[in-house]
Amino acid sequence: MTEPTLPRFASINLADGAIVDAAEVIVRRLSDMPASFHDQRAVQALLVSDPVLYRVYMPRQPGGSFGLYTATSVIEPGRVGDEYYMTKGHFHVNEGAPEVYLTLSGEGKLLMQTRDGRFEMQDMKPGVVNLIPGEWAHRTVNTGETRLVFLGVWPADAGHDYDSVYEQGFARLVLATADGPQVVPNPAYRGR
Ligand code: PAN
Ligand code: ZN
Repeated sequence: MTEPTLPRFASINLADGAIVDAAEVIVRRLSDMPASFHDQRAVQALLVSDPVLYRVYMPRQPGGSFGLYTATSVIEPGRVGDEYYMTKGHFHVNEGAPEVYLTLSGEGKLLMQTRDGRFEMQDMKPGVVNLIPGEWAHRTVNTGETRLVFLGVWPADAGHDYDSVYEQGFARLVLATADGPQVVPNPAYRGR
């Protein structure tokens, strides 16, 4: 008989979304995703300071042997020109691998799109659970004045395809206007 995988737990610092004693922290700066934003003059101007856009905190866990990964994502408030800070976005390589997000603080939008050109958007705010089916690329946008913090849970065999999203872009942009966040078609979208 093989040894059973041991139960684990993780603690989230609810003040800032960081996982206490994280095993890994992924830090994404503007220079990691300059082409994701539509205003390239704003990108060039901001690259001088190269701000941190978001961090992903991975707890200590047995990884693949457990079957699920968990992480908190913490997106800073801010904008590149009129476009809010957001994640790079990805498809799961394994289209059978869905994901659950639970927002802990802040407010934002979850953008989702399929390879055949469907688009969906959901609000993110504390207490909201977003259910992302396996075929949908997902990107989160911080439309608030504070950090957007959410917990994600996904199958360990999901895999991440960033290239498709980075090359095609997302079908919609979320822009800051005097009337609040506006969702508009992305003229540079190269998907279907
Ligand atoms: C999340 C994301 C996280 C960062 O944990 O990985 O929010 O976004 P990017 O991975 O697009 O940079 C998730 O969806 N995991 O599958
Ligand atoms: Zn994902």
